[in-house]
Amino acid sequence: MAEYQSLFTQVQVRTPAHAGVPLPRGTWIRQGTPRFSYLLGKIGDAQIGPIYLGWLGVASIVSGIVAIEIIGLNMWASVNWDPVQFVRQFFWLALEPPPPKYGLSIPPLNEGGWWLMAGFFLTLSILLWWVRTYRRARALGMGTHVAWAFAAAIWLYLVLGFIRPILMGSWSEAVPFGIFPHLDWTAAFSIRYGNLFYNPFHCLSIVFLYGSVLLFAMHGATILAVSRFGGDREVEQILDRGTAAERAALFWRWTMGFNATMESIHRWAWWFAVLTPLTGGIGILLTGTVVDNWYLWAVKHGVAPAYPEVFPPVVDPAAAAAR
Ligand code: 07D
Ligand code: 07D
Repeated sequence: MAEYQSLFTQVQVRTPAHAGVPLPRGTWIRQGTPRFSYLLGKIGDAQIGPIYLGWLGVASIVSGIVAIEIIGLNMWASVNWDPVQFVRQFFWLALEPPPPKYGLSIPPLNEGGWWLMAGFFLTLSILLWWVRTYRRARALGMGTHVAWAFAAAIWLYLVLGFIRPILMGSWSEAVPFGIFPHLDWTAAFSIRYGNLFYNPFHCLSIVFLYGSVLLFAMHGATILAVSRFGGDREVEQILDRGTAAERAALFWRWTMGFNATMESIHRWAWWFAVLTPLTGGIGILLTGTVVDNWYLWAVKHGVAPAYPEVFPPVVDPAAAAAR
């Protein structure tokens, strides 16, 4: 059977529905009768449910819905409540943060007040979901690695929309809600602060992002390649190295002289993924607070060449506008 496996076929393992380990008293019960889906079985486990909702889960979902509701209704209002235009223009619609004149004060609702409220509920929702991942892991006697990886992403999110705007003294520094508008913000941010490519923490973040992709490809490929020898039973192979783990290790030692282990490869993956938003958040935090213009910073530190004398001297456009 295993010989028929390709990149696109998956062996669907079906067992009787499993409700999970017993829960201690005092917690919620798991909801829903387990069902099976052939299609989901193609990409993962065929069993759906039961799900553990809990009050943190419910509170998180409710706050998330409130945030999406505020964002969606504001976007809809911006096209005069026209449902057709709402759908047509959805990717371009935005709920913008307050203009600079309001600083960190509470602005009128239609001048960023709704943005502030949506941000509050989205952040509440994300933080409650974080506690949920932490508590569910603990309830299962697991480590809290998933929660801490999620925390790294939340760090970048909080820097972008909360910590840095506070340090800059203005909510107007934060990211708007909207599909393309948040890309416009990203591009404008880079230009406003002298090209993010010269921010070494942006470089580091890219290193870890690309590194994560490379590691994921190498690891996924390696395990698929030895799954015919039972390599997909990774946990057993950490303790009891069978022919799969040996071959996988040997392949990399032969091709590049060094190999990770069944356990260490997951540490590599965790650190690369976590360091992407962690270094990124440091880079964003420094921008505008410590460094005003990354190009001029790079020239000063000998990273980038200055423009030749034939051109007028480079002035930070932001500083020029202030004059
Ligand atoms: C595949 C897991 C599933 C998640 C998905 C995203 C929403 C938004 C919209 C209410 C990998 C769900 C989307 C909940 C709903 C409204 C209006 C994760 C997977 C499918 N971005 N960004 C996207 C967010 C920032 C940037 C896509 C969020 C920074 C660039 C999606 C945040 C900067 C590009 C999206 C956030 C930035 C995108 C696909 C928060 C710098 C793209 C995301 C909370 C980091 C890409 C049109 C994806 C795109 C894209 C969501 C922050 C840059 C809409 C929730 C401010 C350059 N971003 N982003 O697959 O196609 O992630 O945009 O911080 O090219 Mg973004
Ligand atoms: C956004 C973490 C928050 C997300 C959370 C998830 C929900 C929804 C959904 C259930 C992604 C919440 C989830 C609410 C749940 C469902 C369905 C992580 C997020 C908590 N850049 N750039 C990065 C590259 C340029 C710019 C990082 C490349 C230009 C800005 C990354 C290039 C300009 C920022 C990166 C490039 C520019 C970044 C993001 C190339 C634009 C950031 C890492 C090849 C013209 C961010 C330090 C990440 C950062 C960032 C890559 C170019 C601007 C490595 C490859 C020069 C403003 N860029 N970039 O993990 O950290 O994001 O910078 O050109 O803020 Mg960049």
